[in-house]
Amino acid sequence: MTPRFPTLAVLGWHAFQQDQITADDAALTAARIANVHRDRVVGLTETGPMELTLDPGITTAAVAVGDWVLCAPEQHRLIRVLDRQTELSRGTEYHTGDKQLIAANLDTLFITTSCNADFNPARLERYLALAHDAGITPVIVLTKADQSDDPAGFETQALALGRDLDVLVVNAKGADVASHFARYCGAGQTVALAGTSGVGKTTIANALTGGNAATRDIREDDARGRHTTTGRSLHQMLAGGWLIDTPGMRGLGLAEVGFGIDATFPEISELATQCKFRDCAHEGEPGCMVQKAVKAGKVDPDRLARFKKLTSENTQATEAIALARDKVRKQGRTGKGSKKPRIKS
Ligand SMILES: Nc1nc2c(ncn2[C@@H]2O[C@H](COP(=O)(O)OP(=O)(O)OP(=O)(O)O)[C@@H](O)[C@H]2O)c(=O)[nH]1
Ligand SMILES: [Mg+2]
Repeated sequence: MTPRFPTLAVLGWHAFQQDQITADDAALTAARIANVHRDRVVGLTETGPMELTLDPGITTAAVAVGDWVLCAPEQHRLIRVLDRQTELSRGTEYHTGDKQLIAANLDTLFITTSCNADFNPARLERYLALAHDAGITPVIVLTKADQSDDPAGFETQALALGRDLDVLVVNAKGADVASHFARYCGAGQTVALAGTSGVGKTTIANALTGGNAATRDIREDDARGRHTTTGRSLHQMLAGGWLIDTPGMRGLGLAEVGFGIDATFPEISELATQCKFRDCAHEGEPGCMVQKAVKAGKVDPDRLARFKKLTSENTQATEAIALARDKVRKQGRTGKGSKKPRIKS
């Protein structure tokens, strides 16, 4: 019996992708990237999964799980990465101007942490800034509610990290866990789970997909995970949409996400536009509306401190990236240095 594979529509192909196809692409096949390896990628096509190789010199770092690509089916070769509707990436090597792609074409990012020592507002705000900047809906997921004396306290703290923020408090091992996530997971939707190791990302992924990917208990002494999941991968959910599980992330550098930082701290960024000085550092300058609100108890001083820290890190990293890109451009013009080939996207 021939197995049935999902159609492009079921794989999440929208008008956004269709609009990028021209008559010249007639001989090519569309595929959604499910895995990215060092030297090849796996794409899901209407006739099943296909291993795809890239042209020599082209790096798979330019392809993300969730991407839509066009490939030459006979040669199993990736030809073109289509423009992304959304792109989640993090700053890593600022001196080269490179960013690491995390996932592509996401609608929702489940920023996952637990009702225990893993809960860290500053880290959650980093994820929120990335998601907001990318135009991806962030949802904070608090797992291990069943092991906490005060899940409601964690929920209150999470809700304070944004306006109209969705927060789910769950026992990821509970029988009803999928029902908490249902409204984000229907046909045509793509979601990803991100967070540190051991918070329960794969446990949730298994509940949503019906899969049985490996999960492992955390270390008892410090509640840290053991980095069980080692690669990103795309899976179909029982509710019809697609899910990307990711390995636990340690650092999350921010660069070029000024918009996302402002969106993460709306109560501060909105007031900042009313300060007397355009470059107000909110340190005590005359006419600072932000400090005024802190004094009136309307803005949390801890949030302000974290906003300043992220803004300063982002500004420095953004400048470093701009310099690095400029250098690469100039080297390219004079033919000096090694040019890193990139897939056209
Ligand atoms: N009691 C309880 N245990 C949970 C919950 N969520 C996850 N766990 C357990 O926590 C451990 C880690 O879960 P994983 O799903 O492997 O965590 P992960 O986030 O995928 O970790 P990495 O793959 O290392 O990034 C496992 O032993 C799970 O059974 C929860 O809500 N309640
Ligand atoms: Mg995992």
